[in-house]
Amino acid sequence: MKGYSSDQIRNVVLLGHGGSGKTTIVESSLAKTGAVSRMGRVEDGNTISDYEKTEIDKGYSIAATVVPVEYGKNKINFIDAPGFFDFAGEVAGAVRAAEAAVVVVDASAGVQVGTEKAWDICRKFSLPRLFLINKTDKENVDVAQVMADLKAKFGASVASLDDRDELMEAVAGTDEELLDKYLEEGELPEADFVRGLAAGIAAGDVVLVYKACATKQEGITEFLDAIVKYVPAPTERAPYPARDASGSEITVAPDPAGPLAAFIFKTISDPQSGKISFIKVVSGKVTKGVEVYNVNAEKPEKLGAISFMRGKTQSEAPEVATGDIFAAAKLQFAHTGDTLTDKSKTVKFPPVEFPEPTLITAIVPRAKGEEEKIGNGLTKLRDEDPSFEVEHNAETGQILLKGQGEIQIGVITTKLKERFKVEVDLVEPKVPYRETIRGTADVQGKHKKQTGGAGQYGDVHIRFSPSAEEFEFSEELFGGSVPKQYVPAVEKGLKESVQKGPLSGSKVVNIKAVLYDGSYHDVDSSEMAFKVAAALAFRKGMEEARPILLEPVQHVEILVPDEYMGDVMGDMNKRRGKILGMEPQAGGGQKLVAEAPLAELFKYAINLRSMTQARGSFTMRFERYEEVPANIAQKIIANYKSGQESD
Ligand SMILES: Nc1nc2c(ncn2[C@@H]2O[C@H](COP(=O)(O)OP(=O)(O)OP(=O)(O)O)[C@@H](O)[C@H]2O)c(=O)[nH]1
Ligand SMILES: [Mg+2]
Repeated sequence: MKGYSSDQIRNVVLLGHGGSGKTTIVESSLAKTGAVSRMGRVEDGNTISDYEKTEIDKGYSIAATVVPVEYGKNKINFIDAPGFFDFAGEVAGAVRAAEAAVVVVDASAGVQVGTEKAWDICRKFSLPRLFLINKTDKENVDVAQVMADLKAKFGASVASLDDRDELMEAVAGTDEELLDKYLEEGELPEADFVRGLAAGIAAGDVVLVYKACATKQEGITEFLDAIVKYVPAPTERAPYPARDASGSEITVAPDPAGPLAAFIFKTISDPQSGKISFIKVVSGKVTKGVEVYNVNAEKPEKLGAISFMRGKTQSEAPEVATGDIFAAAKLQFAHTGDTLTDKSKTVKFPPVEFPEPTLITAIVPRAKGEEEKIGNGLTKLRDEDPSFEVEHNAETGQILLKGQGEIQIGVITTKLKERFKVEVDLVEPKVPYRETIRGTADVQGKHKKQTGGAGQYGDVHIRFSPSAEEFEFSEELFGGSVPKQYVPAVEKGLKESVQKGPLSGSKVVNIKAVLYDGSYHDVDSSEMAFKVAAALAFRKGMEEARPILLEPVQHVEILVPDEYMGDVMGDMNKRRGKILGMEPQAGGGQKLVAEAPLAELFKYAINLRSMTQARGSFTMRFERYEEVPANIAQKIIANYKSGQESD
């Protein structure tokens, strides 16, 4: 692919509800411009954009894919983002590289949740946008109705070029001077209208609507023309917010003559060619073999193989202009979100804001001993998709996989199997319960075995009481009842014992032990014997000191549109949640602040989505441990005991 100058480039991200036709529109654009001789179909798994094996198998987009379409003297870099909400992380990266968005709407479905979400993202990033009503060929489609719905939902500034009067009014509304003229004369002079329209679109104040049938390649030329005409070139866009070397807020203007500044908005780990970083050049230019400075990693790095990629196909890029997007292979230190600059003039762009993972599941290898393989695979996959997290929970011994939803987690396990050859099962996460005592105990632990050969003898008296610290140990021994050399063994015995409480096998916390008496035997006493004696004392002490079960309680913040508020609150109560407050949100809806036990929240991501038609979202973080209510504790304890008996 030849190099294009900045003014010829357009970077456009395709957003919209899953299945609205984004990938097909890209394919249709490639066919219309002659880049492919035969148009692929998502159903046939042969589109340029959905080339990855999992995408082909599943029949929908999973990763954001860059597909340049050469059109006349222009190059439009489409970034085809997945519509499924589970892949919101891909959208977060993709929007950062674009100067505008096309929100694709399925004509037969009208405005969907994914349409609303796309709109919200455009607003958040102040992205100029166009609507494209696709699938106009489907039966019972009423394009005029969809148009009316778009207007009703997103405002009067949404208009098609055919509604010239309405559009003129919308354009006039974006500028005081234009408005005065319009009110005076009843219309705008053509030159003012054209200029006002372009300005209004660039500012995101006016949104043009186009229609197309991607499968039949209808409306595609008009659509591509609109992008060339109305999407700002990368050098015409607003400067990028960033920070300078001292951390002060600055902006970086897209300047072809300026020093290099670029950022990585997407990473793939290709099974064949390894890691590939997708990079947007904000300022300056990039040439093959040049050394850049990774500001995040604080490492210089050489850009060896650089290319323009169209789906999976690479073509050499001798030079990349300001505003263009290119791919660099095998960068050692690069991660999505990193800034690359000229070493002498560093700036740092804000990191990609990935959505927080909220669906928690535990992952186990099907074959024993493959935990490490899982770990390695997940680390590589996280390079591609930082919107999921992996946690090794020391207390439960589980590997936790935290993601955006079931579909994403399913994709991860599929990739683990296909790329890393490790088969896994997903299981319920275990709650990291803890145990503590409410009362005190004064007990003896005596370990005595004096039959047969070498005997064992250890005897300790220990007082147990609650403590503010996790674990406290001290001794108040008199006159050598327990020889000093055995005291560390007693402490060790207790420290091992607190790892596995008697109620649920969980860690025991906030307990104080005072060793104050005991006895020993000249021949039979040993460190081992005192360790065992301490363990016996611990068991007895726990029993007598009113042990209780603790569970983690999470602080939860839920964003909910008003119409689902009642359901979400009712559901929170069922989860033993406490509502702490409600805050009305600027864009509508409420933020519900609550606390609820972690045990009730592992699948909340799924439940909230179905309760709110995917319009609600939430975040949570650990708050504190709290006593498990008696009726529930009984069940957990009984469960643990029966599990132990069958062991
Ligand atoms: N009838 C008709 N079907 C279409 C049209 N465009 C796309 N489709 C079909 O709609 C389905 C979804 O199309 P995709 O291009 O995968 O949609 P998408 O928006 O990329 O979907 P995600 O990647 O999941 O977000 C496929 O079966 C397409 O063949 C169209 O103009 N008319
Ligand atoms: Mg797609």
